[in-house]
Amino acid sequence: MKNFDFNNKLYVITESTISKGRNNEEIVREAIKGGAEIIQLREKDLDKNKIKNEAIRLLKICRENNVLFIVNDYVDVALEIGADGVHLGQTDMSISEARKVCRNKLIIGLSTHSVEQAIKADKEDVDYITIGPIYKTRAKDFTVGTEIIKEVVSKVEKPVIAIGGINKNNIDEVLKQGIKSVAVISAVVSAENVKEAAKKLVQKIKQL
Ligand code: 3NM
Repeated sequence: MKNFDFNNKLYVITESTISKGRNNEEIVREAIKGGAEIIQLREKDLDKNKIKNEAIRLLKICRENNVLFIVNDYVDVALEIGADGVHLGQTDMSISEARKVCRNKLIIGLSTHSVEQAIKADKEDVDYITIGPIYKTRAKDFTVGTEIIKEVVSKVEKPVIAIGGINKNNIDEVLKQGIKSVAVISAVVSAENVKEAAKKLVQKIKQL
C-alpha cells in the first residue's frame, strides 16, 4: 500500500465515545459501504493492549474491503499487527525516529496546523499530511479556517487532507479551495445512518 493514491478519498477516523453506542467495527463496516477508502483507529482513552485488539479487528475488515488502515499514535502497534500506516501528531515521536523504527513498512501521516508546519512536514519522510482544524471541532481548541488550504496545497507536494469540523454542509467550501481529500470523525461516526453520511461526502469528493 506504499504507493497508495491519497487523492479523492474520504478518510474516516473512529471515535467510540461519539458513536451512539455502536462499536467501531459496525461504524467501519458501514463507512466502507458508504465509500470510505481510508480508516484510522483513534482511541485516546484505551490502554495499548485494547487498542491492539481493536486494531486487529478493524484491520481484518479493511483488508476484506481493500481499504487502507491506519493506527493513530502507536508505531509499535501498527507494525506489530501489520497495519498500512501510522498517524502522528506534532507532539508525538519525531518523523525521523518513526521512520527509523518502521523503515518502509508503514505509511506515515502527520497532523499539521499551519502553513509552516505543512512545509516542514513536506520535507520530512511522511507520506501524507493533514491540515486543520478547518472548522470548530471537539478535538482542538483553535481553527485554521478555509483560506489556509489553498496556500498549503500550492506549497506542499505531498498529499494533503483537510480535517476538523467538516460535514455535508461545509464540504463544498473546503473542496473549492483545491484540496482533494477530507478526513472526518463526527460527520460519519455520529450520523444516524453512517453509510449514507459517508456516501454523501464521497459523492462530493469524487465529483472533483
Ligand atoms: N485532528 P471532526 S481535527 C482528530 O486538525 C482531529 O489535526 C484534527 O473530528 C487536526 O471531524 C480532529 O468530528 C477532529 O471535527 C476531527
